[in-house]
Amino acid sequence: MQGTRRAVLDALATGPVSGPDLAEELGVSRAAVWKHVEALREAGFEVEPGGDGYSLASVPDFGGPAVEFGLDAPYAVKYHDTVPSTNERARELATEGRENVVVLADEQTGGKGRLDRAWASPSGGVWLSVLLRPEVPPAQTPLFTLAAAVATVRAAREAGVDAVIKWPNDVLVAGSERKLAGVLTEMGGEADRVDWLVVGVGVNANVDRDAIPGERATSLRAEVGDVDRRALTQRLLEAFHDRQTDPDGVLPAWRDHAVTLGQRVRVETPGGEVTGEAVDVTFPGSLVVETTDGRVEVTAGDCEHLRPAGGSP
Ligand code: BT5
Repeated sequence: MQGTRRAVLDALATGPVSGPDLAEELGVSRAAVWKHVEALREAGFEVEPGGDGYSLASVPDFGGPAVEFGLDAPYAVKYHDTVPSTNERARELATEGRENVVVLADEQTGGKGRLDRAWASPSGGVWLSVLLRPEVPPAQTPLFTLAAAVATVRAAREAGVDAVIKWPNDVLVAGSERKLAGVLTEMGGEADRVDWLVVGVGVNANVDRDAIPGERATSLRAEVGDVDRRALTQRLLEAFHDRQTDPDGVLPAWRDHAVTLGQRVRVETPGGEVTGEAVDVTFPGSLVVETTDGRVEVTAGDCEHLRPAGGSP
């Protein structure tokens, strides 16, 4: 946001303030102040007149100006109305040497899931990617996926949905297999060192159920009605940042929110299918499955919940 416009907005936020006072304070003409107020209104900010002058009555829910003004994120923010994929955009920023940036979009036209699957990302969702350069070996990056899932659950719960995590990257509505959000982590680097890490989170926020594919997909709108995406994004980023700076806290937090532990699962791994009871998750994010041939640690794969361990077939 341009400097004077930002100053006008800040003054209105702490207002009321009169047009002439504001013009004098900022060293611009009254006409210029008025132009900025009009532009802010067009961007969705409600500016109300009163006896003592103008004040800010409300901030738009989402969008570039709202995010820039109202999102107090622990990362630099790059907002796009529409973008092919926030993960791709974050990767481009990585090649430009950036870090600690979050790319946000209202809509993605080429959203990606894992294993080259597509992720439907209509306007109204929360599609974001955090670009980091953590000093960890590549084998530890699954911890960031788990941290993002924990953060998403926290944010979804504050928005009123009883959310849980299904290993490794799905956020579901408790007591159902309905998927609310997913995480896609990508990285670049060498065998012993991560150069960049992009943690992408997609939350079906204010989107219609029929705009997202699959019988199991759901959205916050479908579960609890529309939410304040700015607040949700802020909460998610804060919770992720907390976990990112406290790696030892990730696994305990994940266990607290996980629905996979204690379930009979079938995991499709690159090395074949593993079936048994999911008994734990261990550093840096492997699922421990008790099979008839003993314990197996699975580092990656698609997990299906069969039925609760010990439950009737
Ligand atoms: C995921 O993949 O769950 C990871 C999704 C990550 C998306 C974010 S959005 C911001 C960032 N930028 C990107 O380009 N991506 C990340 P996976 O577990 O593979 O699930 C994909 C499968 O879920 C698809 O094959 C569909 O069956 C289904 N699906 C597609 N879109 C969906 C949606 N919006 N909600 C629920 N399920 C969906």
